[in-house]
Amino acid sequence: MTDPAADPVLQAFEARLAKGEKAEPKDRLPERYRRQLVRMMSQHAHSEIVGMLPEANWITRAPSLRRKIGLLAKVQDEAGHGLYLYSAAETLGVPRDELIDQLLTGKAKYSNIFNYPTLTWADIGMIGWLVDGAAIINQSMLAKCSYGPYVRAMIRICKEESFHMRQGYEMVTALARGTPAQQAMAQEALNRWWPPTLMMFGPPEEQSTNSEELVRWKVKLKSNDELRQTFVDQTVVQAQVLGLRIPDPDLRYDEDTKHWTIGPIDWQEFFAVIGGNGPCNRDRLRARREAHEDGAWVRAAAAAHAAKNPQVNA
Ligand code: FAQ
Repeated sequence: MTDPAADPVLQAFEARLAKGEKAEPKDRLPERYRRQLVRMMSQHAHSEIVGMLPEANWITRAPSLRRKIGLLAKVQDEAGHGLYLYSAAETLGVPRDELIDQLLTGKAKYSNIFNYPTLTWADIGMIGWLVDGAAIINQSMLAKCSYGPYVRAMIRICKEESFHMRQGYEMVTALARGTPAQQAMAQEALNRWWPPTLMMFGPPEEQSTNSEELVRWKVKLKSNDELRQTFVDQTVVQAQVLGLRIPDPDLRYDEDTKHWTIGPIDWQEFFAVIGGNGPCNRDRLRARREAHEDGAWVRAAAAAHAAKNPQVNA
């Protein structure tokens, strides 16, 4: 870590953060802060875009028109979130083409959770309830972080994610109150989605290589473990209301800390998945590359239109 005393840009920047000010694109930002934000915000944007794939898999098979309309709108919202986040990352001086290239060539990461398959309709409910639930806990902290464009994107995204979570919870409620076969489908889906959702918050402190800098620069306001605990406390109670069982034999309520404690998380699986070896990594990247190639004519047409109509972009 650079010593602020040896770097006047860093010193001035940290002094502003200490006063509670936000950083904006026009400011002189320390290079390491800029790089950390580009890494994190672009990974976040990629996650939104790749995250469309497991859900889109069920649009044609939604069990009713109402569910189909809801799912279509959700997948479309995720595309919008990706676009806000790419725009926010571009304010740091890195072009969108470069960020997308990093995704398509496998250089950039995206959330571990989207490398798991959606095998039944209950999985779509689990994504809304658990994955959006986890995303909101993480993102409502980021909505108070030190970088202005990220804050503004997060405020808007969190509003939409809250709606996604509610519709997921409503879907799971319908299954949990349904026939024995529907209840079993919901439980089986929860069994598969619970462990990787816990991993979404990132590794524990000793393996969280970026946390020290991100906490110091107020990008992260809470640790990965603290946010994971908030999610566990919130979700265990929701599962009880639904009559579903959290698939963890070690789960127990600690009267002293007033928190639910969980059993060990399989971090080996997490690192394998984010290293490219999860169940669906290759499929996800193949789908994104195909979509990018299929969209080449749209990008060419938009660029030609913009060149002929400079006032449109003014
Ligand atoms: N997946 O040092 P840390 C959503 C990597 S949006 C993959 O602790 P950091 C909406 C990390 O990059 C979900 N990789 O990392 C939706 C680092 O490797 P690197 C996405 C992960 O950055 C819902 C290494 O492990 N949300 O779901 C993950 O301080 C439904 C060491 O970890 C965001 O991206 C992971 N889960 O903390 C869409 C939020 N965790 O890069 C569709 C913004 C860690 O040094 C449907 N990001 N790694 O090579 C963050 O808040 C942070 O980046 C964390 C990780 C908390 C994810």
